[in-house]
Amino acid sequence: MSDVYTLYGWHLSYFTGKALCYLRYKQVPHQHKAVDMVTLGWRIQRKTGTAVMPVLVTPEGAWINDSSLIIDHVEALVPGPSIHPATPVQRFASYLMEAWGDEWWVPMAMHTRWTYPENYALFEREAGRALLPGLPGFVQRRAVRSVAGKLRDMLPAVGVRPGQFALMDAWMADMLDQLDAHFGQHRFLFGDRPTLGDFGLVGTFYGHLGRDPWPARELIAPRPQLRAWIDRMAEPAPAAAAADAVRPPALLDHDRIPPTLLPVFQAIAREFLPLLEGINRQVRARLADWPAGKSLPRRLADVEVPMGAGRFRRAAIPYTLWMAQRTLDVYRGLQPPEKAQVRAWLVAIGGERLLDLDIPRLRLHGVRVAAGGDGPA
Ligand SMILES: N[C@@H](CCC(=O)N[C@@H](CS)C(=O)NCC(=O)O)C(=O)O
Repeated sequence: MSDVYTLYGWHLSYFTGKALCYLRYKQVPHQHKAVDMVTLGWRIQRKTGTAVMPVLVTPEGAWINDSSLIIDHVEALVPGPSIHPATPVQRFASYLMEAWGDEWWVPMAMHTRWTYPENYALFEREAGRALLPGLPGFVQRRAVRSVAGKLRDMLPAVGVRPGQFALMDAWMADMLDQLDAHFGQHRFLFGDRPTLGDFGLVGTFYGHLGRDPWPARELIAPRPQLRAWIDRMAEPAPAAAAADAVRPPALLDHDRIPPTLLPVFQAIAREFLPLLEGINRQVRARLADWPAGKSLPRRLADVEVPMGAGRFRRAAIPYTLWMAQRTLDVYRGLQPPEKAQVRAWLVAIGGERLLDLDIPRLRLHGVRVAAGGDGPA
């Protein structure tokens, strides 16, 4: 047993980036280990039921998978500025942003990584060294080919289909401009310190858009304010972090959401909400004759939703609803006047239907979900 946390994962991994930025910001003593083949395929599989990263091993020896549960666990124990705003609208918006960052952006990150062959050299080098440290390069390269093959096989399901590239590219160009404009005005999403929403959003940018050579050069470098936010999230300055712990920098006063995020939240209401509704319809239909407690399939049939000026298709992933449930639980925990404030804000962004999303109670099993229960399995 160690007296510090261990985070298993790769810099290349979306959700490892999210957890890593969080642990650094909270100044949690931790070691980061680039997970090898045996740890991923055997130890993590045995401890969590699935071969996934990131996984956090606590000083007590618990193995926690899922970046959201990792953050919840540490946040409950470690002092320092909370990543949860104290006021209702910002708090709710921060969870919604986490869900959107985690789930909506996956196709964008996978598209910008796997569509442009120049990114492969970095993936091959880092994944090879991590998977089989010390073995000859040709053995490492063969192992990476097999992992890369599995990831490429997932592309069509998450919506990375050549017929949709132009739509995704146009959507990204617009959204990255919005984010660049926002970070020109604010250091983080809701003010001068990061919240859960920042950590959800940075997943896409840490390992993929901000680090893979093609998107880093073509999409992020031309947007310097966005670049600066990614760098602030990835490497919180120790001196600043220490000062923050003593006197946390402020979020916007009066529970305001920065106007620069209005187009972003409007897009979430217009696009992500129909995705949640479409997944929920399929999950409800599937649960009608599904054995109690059994995990749902990882993916169901396609859902078609608006994206920018077009329509986008991807497979319904029941797990995405677990992230929405997490957001809606924040609403359920509020007092009536606070609920009214959140509802009014949702009306203002065109997303009031989010509160009508009647999700069957879901529990997490590895990377899948099952109906029933209150918390994670
Ligand atoms: N919701 C999970 C997602 C974890 C996840 O999808 N991790 C990827 C790497 S970034 C992975 O290990 N994928 C393997 C798989 O999907 O089977 C989290 O937040 O940690």
